Amino acid sequence: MFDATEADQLRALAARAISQPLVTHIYTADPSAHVFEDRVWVYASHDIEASVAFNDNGDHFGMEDYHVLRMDSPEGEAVDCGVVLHVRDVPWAARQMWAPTAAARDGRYYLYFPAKGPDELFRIGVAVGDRPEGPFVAEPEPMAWSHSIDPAVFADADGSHYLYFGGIWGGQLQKYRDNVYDPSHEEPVGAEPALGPRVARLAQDMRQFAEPPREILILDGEGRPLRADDTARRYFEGPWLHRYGGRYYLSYSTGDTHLLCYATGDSPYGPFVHQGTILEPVVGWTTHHSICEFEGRWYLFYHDSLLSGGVTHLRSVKVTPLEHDADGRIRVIDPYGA
Ligand code: FUB
Repeated sequence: MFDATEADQLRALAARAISQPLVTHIYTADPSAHVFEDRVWVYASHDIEASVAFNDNGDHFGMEDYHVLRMDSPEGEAVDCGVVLHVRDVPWAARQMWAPTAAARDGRYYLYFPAKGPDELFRIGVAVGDRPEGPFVAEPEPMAWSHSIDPAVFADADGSHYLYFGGIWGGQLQKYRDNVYDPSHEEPVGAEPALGPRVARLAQDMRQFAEPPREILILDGEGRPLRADDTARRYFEGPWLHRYGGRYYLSYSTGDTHLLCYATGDSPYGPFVHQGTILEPVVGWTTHHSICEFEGRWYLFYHDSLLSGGVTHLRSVKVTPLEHDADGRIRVIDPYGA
């Protein structure tokens, strides 16, 4: 697949990689890491070779099921708990089980996942289990108002849970305004404000939104919405929320510029002000992450395609320490800076 030069470059990057895949017997991606029962649980996409031609919709990401990885600590071994949900067990879903996330409430565990229905539109579903590692039983219908991809749940200190989601291009977010699909809508261009991720508080039963999802505003340092052509900073996909030092941090992928970056705000709904980069580009087109605190230390879970020799839809989940400095700024991580 790669000529000698590319193979040499990959070997050089592999030698400098700051971390190794959590597991190597399967390809895993889109890590959503959570601490439940004093352990780390990583809910991940399970990448496969689906033999679907590459296209801008990402149809070559033809995943069919989810695995959960269990770790006694982020620096320990990862144990694959096996398949926790398969597309054939989701009544409304047809294909493309993309990036999942999870939450816990009152002793039950909730797996949130996007998939395409027979109408080719992504929606977000929830599956419920009694253990962090499942098994999970899918609700018969996707969540009302849900659309697009990349759900991420944030549990706030007051017990409220918020679900963030959305991705442009193959993730279809550009086709929606105010939660309504219109195929004539396109991604904004030029100086128009970029699209933002969506957020809604979850209902007590964790199976539905408690309110219609709203769009999050991401601002530049002068208080202006990020422009659509500001591709090194604008939102593309993969939202994540964490709280540090009393502030809310929204982090996300910039997609075609391959960065993970972050913005901060005073409310889980935003607005958020762009602050900087978290992770420089990885091998592979996509970059997707989660941020997790364990015993007072912070970690970035991410993925790259080194193990597969650069195949963009065959990725591996990794973890590395993440540092906030005294001002709360996140230190930039070079994935090949060892
Ligand atoms: O894994 C499929 C898609 O690739 C995810 O939904 C995106 O975030 C990107 O990682």
